[in-house]
Amino acid sequence: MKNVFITGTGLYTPPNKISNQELVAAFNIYVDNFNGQHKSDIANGSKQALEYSSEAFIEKASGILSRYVVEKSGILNPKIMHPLLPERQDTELSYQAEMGVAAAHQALDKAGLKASQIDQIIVACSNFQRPYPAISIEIQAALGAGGSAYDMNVACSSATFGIQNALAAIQSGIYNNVLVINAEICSSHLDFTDRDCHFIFGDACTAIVLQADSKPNSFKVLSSQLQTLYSNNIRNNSGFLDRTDPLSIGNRGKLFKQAGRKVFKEVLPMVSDHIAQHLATSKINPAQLKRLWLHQANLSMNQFIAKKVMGRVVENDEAPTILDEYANTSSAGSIIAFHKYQTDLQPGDIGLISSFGAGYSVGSLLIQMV
Ligand code: CO8
Repeated sequence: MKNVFITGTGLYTPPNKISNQELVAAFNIYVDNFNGQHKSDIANGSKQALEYSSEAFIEKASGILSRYVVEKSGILNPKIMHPLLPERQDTELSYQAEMGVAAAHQALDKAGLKASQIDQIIVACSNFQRPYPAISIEIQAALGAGGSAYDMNVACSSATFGIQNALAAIQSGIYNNVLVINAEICSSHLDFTDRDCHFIFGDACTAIVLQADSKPNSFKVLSSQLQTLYSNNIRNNSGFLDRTDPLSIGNRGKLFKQAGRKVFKEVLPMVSDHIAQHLATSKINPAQLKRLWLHQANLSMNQFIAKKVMGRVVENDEAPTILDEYANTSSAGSIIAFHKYQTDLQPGDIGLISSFGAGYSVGSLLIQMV
């Protein structure tokens, strides 16, 4: 079986940043407008008054301070409360392909590869702006890459599951160079009028090059493990059947929803056990881990998992946080952490990338700097 190395990473950060302060201000005006418009219904009990959101709650409950989004004017307009992304012509590059191409160029530059040397592109993320033609094939054409391309979705775990597919293709000798892209426009699937979740997500795109050949300061993939367990606690019901539902008109729509507390409680042991088992089967002692690049959904969740894995309190530089700035960027989160916090490691150092989320799904990769 061939060895596989991560030789380059790239990150596209959208140009628009929204602070908690801006987000909460727009939300609270929306609440005032809603409560004013429905005053009599609220008074007679046929409608419930909405409550204000709060910066202090968001920071304390999640650790999130800001997020980047592809479009912000619609999100911050209390009369709109969603991004405004005009439909592009079929002849123009789609939004997700545009993000993917930008991240891919960075990753290819780092790997010292030309796009024409890429054998396969996998776009793995939580939401695709269309079912077909595949976003990955559009990116393949825009980059001038060879081989084949396909899209796949395992929600927040899409990055590690995509990397696992790339590993298999390289290990088996089918391909030498595979590009995995996580193009997340979470803001388009978030209900910005729901105070329970309006602060959770942001947009970003990451890219990773995996190769059969190593480069100085690249990372050898030592092993990978994936796990899934069916749960209804995080759902996105939108899809091609949307317009066929007679009851869908006038309700909240099929936007992201979750039972956050349950997710928190159920996913923590699942992820901690998954990582412990992965380390045990790979005969790696937690003390050997120099870095944990964890999925970025919630700060306390990550601190808990890091402590459970290492058996001690873990400093931020050992398990870096990016969700304070980026919020939850779904599949891109752990890869953003990896992209930003790897250059200080030394050859021989071992680290772990782990994703977890809807499905439930958990993925982990043990990697070693060469
Ligand atoms: N401002 C003020 N108060 C609030 C707010 C707010 N914005 N929101 C809720 N509250 C109130 C609640 O009403 C509640 O009040 P009360 O006690 O009176 O009932 C109180 O605050 C506490 O609420 P919660 O119990 O909900 O608060 P938590 O401490 O549990 O924090 C979190 C909420 C942050 C959501 C937390 O539960 C969490 O992070 N859970 C884990 C979530 C997670 O990891 N999810 C994974 C999702 S990612 C994924 O895999 C799906 C991919 C999706 C792709 C992208 C699509 C957009």
